[in-house]
Amino acid sequence: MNPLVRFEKQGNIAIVTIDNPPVNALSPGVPEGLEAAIARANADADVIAVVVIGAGRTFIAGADIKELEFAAWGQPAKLPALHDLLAHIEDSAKPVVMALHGTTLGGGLEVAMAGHYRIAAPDGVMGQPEVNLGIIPGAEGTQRLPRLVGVEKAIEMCVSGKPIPAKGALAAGLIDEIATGNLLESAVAFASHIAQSKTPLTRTRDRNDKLGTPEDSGELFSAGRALAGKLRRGAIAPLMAVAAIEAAVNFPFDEGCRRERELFAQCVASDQARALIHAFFAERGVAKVPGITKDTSVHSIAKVAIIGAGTMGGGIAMACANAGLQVLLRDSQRESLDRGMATIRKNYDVSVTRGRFTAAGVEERMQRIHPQMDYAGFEGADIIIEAAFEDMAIKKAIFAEIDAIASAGAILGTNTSTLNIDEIASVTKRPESVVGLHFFSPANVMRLVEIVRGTATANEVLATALAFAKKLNKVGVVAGNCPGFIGNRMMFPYMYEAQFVVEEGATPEQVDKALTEFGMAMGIFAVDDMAGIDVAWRVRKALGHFSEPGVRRPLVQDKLFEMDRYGQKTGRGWYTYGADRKATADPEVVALIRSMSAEAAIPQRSFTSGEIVERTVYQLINEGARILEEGYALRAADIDVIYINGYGFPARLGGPMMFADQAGLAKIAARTADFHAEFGQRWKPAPLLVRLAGEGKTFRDYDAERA
Ligand code: T1G
Repeated sequence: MNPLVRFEKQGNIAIVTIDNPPVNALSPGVPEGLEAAIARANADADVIAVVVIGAGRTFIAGADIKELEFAAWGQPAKLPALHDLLAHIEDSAKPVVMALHGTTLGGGLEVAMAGHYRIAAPDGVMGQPEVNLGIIPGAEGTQRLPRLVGVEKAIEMCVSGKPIPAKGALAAGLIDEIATGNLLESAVAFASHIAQSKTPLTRTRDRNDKLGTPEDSGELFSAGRALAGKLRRGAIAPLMAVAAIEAAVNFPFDEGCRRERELFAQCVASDQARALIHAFFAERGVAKVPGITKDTSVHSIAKVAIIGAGTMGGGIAMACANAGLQVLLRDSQRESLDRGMATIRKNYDVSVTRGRFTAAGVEERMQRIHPQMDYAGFEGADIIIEAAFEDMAIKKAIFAEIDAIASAGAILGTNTSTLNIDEIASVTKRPESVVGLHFFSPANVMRLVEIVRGTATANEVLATALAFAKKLNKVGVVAGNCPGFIGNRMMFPYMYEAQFVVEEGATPEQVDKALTEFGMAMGIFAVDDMAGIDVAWRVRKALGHFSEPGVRRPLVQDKLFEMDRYGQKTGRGWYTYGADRKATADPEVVALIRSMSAEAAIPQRSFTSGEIVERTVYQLINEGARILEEGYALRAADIDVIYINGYGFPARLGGPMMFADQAGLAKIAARTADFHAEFGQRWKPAPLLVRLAGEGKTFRDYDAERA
């Protein structure tokens, strides 16, 4: 008996249960077990129909991504060859009803589509998320899906990778029924009815009525390619998915499947698949933290108190309210509090117009946020998050106050983006309860929270902070307590280098264009304008950047600060901004850069995009290597998760460290050494980078050796 797939009978219906926790992935043994079960049902004269269902939390969530990872890295992999299994299911003389709950994804949906019927639990979702991994459906999904839902919907699902809910699946024709009560009972009743009414069985592969002709579908394919460019700029897989669906329309089923297999093989062998599969496991690996085990106690969090109703405090309040938590939002200034609440209301109203929340849902959320000017009720908070000005004296004063009020078990978090957690904690009598919770703006949207572990931070506090991030539907990554932690510490040299490049002859617009073409969500000058040139100025002072004699100091940023060009908030920074907040290049800024560079006698030259990327992104990598070696990041993969989720680094490149691995550490180390020779100290190659490059290894190897 195959332990992964059970065969039972309920009357004359065979129940085939896939039981491969946690998500019933199609690991070796599952396809074999399914095929055997279908054969057994067909051989059993008592059986009139088959129901296939998943045990535990879900139907099948797809192929085993571990095996895909082996394949992507060219190692021996046991990828399921599903063609025969799916044909076998479709050819079954007895009706096969797929009973779907949880997440029916990827290969799971492909198996489901080979059944004669599909019935789903009301809260089930189904999709082809393969593009998230840099691949396309590889088990005939691009051929069966358009036959069930039509070409347009199939393209939308395969290009976006977004699952659809049961209701949408029913409307689209992907499923036949939504279960009203117990899913298994409904499926058994459905299967009995089909078998007894002797309804003729149709194989999905033969259902050509929704496919249309190549002539009518031409526009849909162009629209699909445009959608791919819009949703996933620079990604190969979505375009391949469109091509595979095109083959479904242009060729007979078997030929379409052959084409899909070819395109799938190309995707699996791509740098993008390696990068995205890395990102998938990296995100799930961040929770593995020394000192935290399954037995570490995690405090439950229901009530959050936040200090500071500015951009960060307001965004954090929204993130908490969205997760169903009660929020006390304090600001000592009436005006700031009112403005903060008005901003929250405005942001929620926009979500309603965009269809993200209903008006009633927004009211519920607003009800959860209680604005106040005092500390009333703070003693009942499970976690208190300080989101005040980035100023050590202010933060210390606040921590001394909350230390006096907070309950014994409360967690004291600070949203500092750069400052020393130990110093903040030192003013309390409970440094073990203090932890950094560095959210990213807008905090209700951005997924990253850097969780900064101070010297004294207790393991339970860290574990609770990780659980809290998860509750907010965010990814929490643990960072050590160094100035700027992981993300910002890397960003400074990257940002300053971009400014040096501009002083040497490029323009902010040209640098930003090179970076966005590389794949960054925003260029660094646009980021500086968004975060605030005044904020960057304050951080520079606080961290004592450029205080060492002899280091090159960017010329223009202080000048912009003096000119009150703070960025988006003042409508002028490196760029100018109209009412639509769109950045426009400002000739005045370019002239300022040229004149300051001339005054400093900086030789002028032209730059290619490639050089701009090397000068800037290699600074990220070099600093990342230092942080890793110094132990402030637990893994290179953690750095990648931070950059993808908090800094707009393209997931298809896998994060800066994975990008470096794939570009070749020898190349990066050599270029860094060239820059060191040319520009001096700030380009000193990180010892770890030099060592790994010399040994022909990667950051990924480094992580694996230390796992
Ligand atoms: N394979 C292997 N492991 C998987 C897995 C999978 N498909 N899905 C999840 N896991 C592990 C995950 O690493 C974690 O492990 C644990 O399960 C819980 O996951 C042929 C080629 C299903 C919605 O892309 O979207 O089919 O860290 O923490 O938030 O055409 O996981 O505990 O050790 O994410 O409840 C297509 C990916 C594959 C689905 C559950 N399928 N998974 O979310 O828990 S390609 C996917 C998810 C394919 C075919 C092609 C989510 C989830 P650990 P979790 P969750």
